[in-house]
Amino acid sequence: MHNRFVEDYDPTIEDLYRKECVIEGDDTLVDVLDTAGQEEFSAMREHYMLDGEGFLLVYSITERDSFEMIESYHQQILRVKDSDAVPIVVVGNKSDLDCERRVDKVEGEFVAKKLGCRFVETSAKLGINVTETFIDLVCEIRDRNKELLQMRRVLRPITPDSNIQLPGAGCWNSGGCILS
Ligand SMILES: Nc1nc2c(ncn2[C@@H]2O[C@H](COP(=O)(O)OP(=O)(O)OP(=O)(O)O)[C@@H](O)[C@H]2O)c(=O)[nH]1
Ligand SMILES: [Mg+2]
Repeated sequence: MHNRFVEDYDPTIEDLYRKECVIEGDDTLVDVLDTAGQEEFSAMREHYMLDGEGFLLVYSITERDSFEMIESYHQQILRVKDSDAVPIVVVGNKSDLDCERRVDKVEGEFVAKKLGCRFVETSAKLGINVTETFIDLVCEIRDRNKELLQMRRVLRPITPDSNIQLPGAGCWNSGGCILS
């Protein structure tokens, strides 16, 4: 968010960031909720899953335990949102620590493919693939919202009183959420 890397570990409880940027030529306001990875803060999880329009599921390539949480987070998101088409990217972070790697890239790719998500390895430390990953997620959210809007247009003549609420409909501002 601030294009700077912090070496010290400070467990997140919940941090909200807002950034204005131009994505594919459109002014875009991106809200990013950085959530707690630690289990003791998990009570809020379903609330932010419900609110978020797209998700980065981040694990560390140096910690198998974090990788093994990805599928259950994914399942929980689909259940909470009651949808199987939520924009989600699986992210293997700390690619700069290849010497301490405990999760092969192919394993990450395999799980992401199985879940129907895109996959990327990043290094927050070296700034590798970080901005690109956020932009890709925002584009995916936009595409999904356009699809939903299109579906609503098609449905409208059949159900004139329908009151379908679309996330971000009418404006393409995008909310995001990171689970790490
Ligand atoms: N080498 C390296 N270290 C990283 C990278 N990203 C984060 N770290 C370090 O790993 C530690 C944990 O990073 P955090 O970003 O706090 O991890 P987190 O998953 O948000 O942790 P919680 O807030 O407890 O969920 C910190 O010491 C960071 O400096 C990276 O890409 N490479
Ligand atoms: Mg954190």
